[in-house]
Amino acid sequence: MAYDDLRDWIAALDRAGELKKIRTEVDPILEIAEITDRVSKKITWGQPPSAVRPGEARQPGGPALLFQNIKGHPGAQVLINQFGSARRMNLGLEVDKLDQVADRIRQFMDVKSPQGFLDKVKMLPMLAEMGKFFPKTVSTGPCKEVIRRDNFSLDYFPILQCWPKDAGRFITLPCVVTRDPKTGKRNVGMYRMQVYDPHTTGMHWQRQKVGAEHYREQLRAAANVGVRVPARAAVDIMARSSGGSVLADGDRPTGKMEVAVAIGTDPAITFSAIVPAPPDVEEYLIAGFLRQKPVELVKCETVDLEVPATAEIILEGHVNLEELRTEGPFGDHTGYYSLEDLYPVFHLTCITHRKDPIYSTTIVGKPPMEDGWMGKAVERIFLPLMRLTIPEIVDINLPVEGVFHNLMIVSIRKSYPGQARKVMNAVWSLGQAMFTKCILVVDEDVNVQDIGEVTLKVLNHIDPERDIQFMLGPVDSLDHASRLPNYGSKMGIDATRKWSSEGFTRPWPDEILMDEKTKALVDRKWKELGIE
Ligand SMILES: Cc1cc2nc3c(=O)[nH]c(=O)nc-3n(C[C@H](O)[C@H](O)[C@H](O)COP(=O)(O)O)c2cc1C
Ligand SMILES: [Mn+2]
Repeated sequence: MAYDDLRDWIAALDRAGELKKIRTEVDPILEIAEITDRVSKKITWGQPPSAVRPGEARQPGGPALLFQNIKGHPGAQVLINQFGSARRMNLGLEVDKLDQVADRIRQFMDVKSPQGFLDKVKMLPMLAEMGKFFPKTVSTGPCKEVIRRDNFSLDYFPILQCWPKDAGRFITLPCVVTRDPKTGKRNVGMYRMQVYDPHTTGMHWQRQKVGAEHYREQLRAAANVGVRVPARAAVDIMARSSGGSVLADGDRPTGKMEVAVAIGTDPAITFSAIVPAPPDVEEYLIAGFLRQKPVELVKCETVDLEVPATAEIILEGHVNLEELRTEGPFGDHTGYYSLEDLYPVFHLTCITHRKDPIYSTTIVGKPPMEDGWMGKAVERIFLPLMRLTIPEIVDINLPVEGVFHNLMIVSIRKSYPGQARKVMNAVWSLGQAMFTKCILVVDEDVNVQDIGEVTLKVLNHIDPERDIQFMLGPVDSLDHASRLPNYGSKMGIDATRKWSSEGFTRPWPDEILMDEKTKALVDRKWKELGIE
């Protein structure tokens, strides 16, 4: 039973005892962030932070919070930390274990070509199920309850400032909808938006993301019809295409790119916007797959885009192709402020919203936080997809303190010399996994979910000079240590047992394990020993 909308989801959280309603007045500037930070880290109370890992169901996690008395915004409500525990992440995707989502993906990938009539008949339920994934456009929906074409302002919403040195207020959980001008396909990505004034925000799609590529496609098209674009933007184009020339700053093109933003959607849609799917797979389809019911879309008022019909708030507008503006700093999920940089600017042309809209948001900062649980869900769901191209992978772990792009631990079934290095290169070639700063490859007998075991075995097994591989390439925009923004080095550690065919001719010692007979003997006598 899919959630109809954010309100249906909030009601489900409430029924499950996962929601705390807060009537005390709170300030959207810093105060909500401080409260939420403490609640996110409630999972660490009484435990060292390193003992806490999203993905472990036994970790409870503090509740989702619905603030109902916001300073300066009478009547407004703010939802935060909706995904901030393993249980809520499962509840949001309507599963008991995230592996169930992975299993459903595997079923669809497992389809063999039908051998006869009976095989074809067996496929029918699956085909019928697939029909449910595709979004459908409806004539209107709750997001159109209030349409503000002239008298709109972002000041109307209780948008948070999260950290003291943030450049201002940021919309942190927006589903940003764009269209590929070439294929007409839509993309939904979660890219934060800094509020510059009541009608203008930043558009923080990092250059390797799909929204940024749609923007570059528009720039390319503009360049082809002789429109001039500034050098900085042109460099972005040049980075991805041959031909054309770098143009001088100060030339003003006329191009615009339409953008729509949905805030406060049902959990499947919100989650789909962060999923690192291949560029051509529309997130509305992913959301339909996750909720097993089509996403209903409505047309925007002022731009040619479709948005979820039941969203709480829709922002419509455009990005001017020539315009870049300083964005940030912003307290980010690395635990540090991401530095100022130039990004496109979003100009609003219309706001539509439900009556008494609920503003849905999140904060990021030092892990563990809400986004850690979302990241763990991505890790579990993507494992079967990674295995499609890297079949030797047994399991992966992206520890939350590794902030997704800094550390991936991979266990493999090793069958030939040099395979660990092949796996590193394969991971670095996979979509957003390209950013992984450090990849640790271990044999299949290592439980990658157990950091203690990983530390013991990895460090025992490596000869660092021999086993560490450096690689230059794209790095995450949030990396503050790389030699250049977005470009730097990455490291792979081959911590698998080395074979003689890899030039290792010394004997390899046995791991210490007690024999079964003695273990059984001690099991029997354990009580009698009176130790516990
Ligand atoms: C809370 C949250 C905030 C995020 N903010 C940004 C952001 O500001 N810029 C960005 O490029 N990616 C951001 N991401 C990551 C993207 O949403 C993610 O890479 C997604 O796959 C992008 O979609 P795309 O592949 O369609 O471009 C954020 C993720 C989360 C969970
Ligand atoms: Mn996408």
